[in-house]
Amino acid sequence: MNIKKASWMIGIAVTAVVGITLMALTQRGLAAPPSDKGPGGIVVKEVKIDNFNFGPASLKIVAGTTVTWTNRDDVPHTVVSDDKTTFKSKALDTDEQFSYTFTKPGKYSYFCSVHPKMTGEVIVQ
Ligand SMILES: [Cu+2]
Repeated sequence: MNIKKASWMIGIAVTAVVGITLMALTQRGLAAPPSDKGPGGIVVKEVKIDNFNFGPASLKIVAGTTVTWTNRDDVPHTVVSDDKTTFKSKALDTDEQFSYTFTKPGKYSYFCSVHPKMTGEVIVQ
């Protein structure tokens, strides 16, 4: 075998190894999609408070899901259920979070007590 042929074969081999590695990495990525499970396998859904809005304003979850609100604004907001008792956060500063685990099915409307026009809902199935 001459040197030219050998280097050509090495090139093919390297290409194959790189290709197989990429495929394996890709498949691993597909097999494990971005999970919304938090520590302990608890399902966590995020609501972002941004520009005086809850996003998503309407969130559908299954019972047992923990919802975490994160304040992305530079003004304080709160997360308060309409009945003011089911859940009620303190004033959240920038990047502060509030979490609540919804255990019973139903529709939970909430608002920001600082800016009552800010409203959202969580629908628990
Ligand atoms: Cu607010």
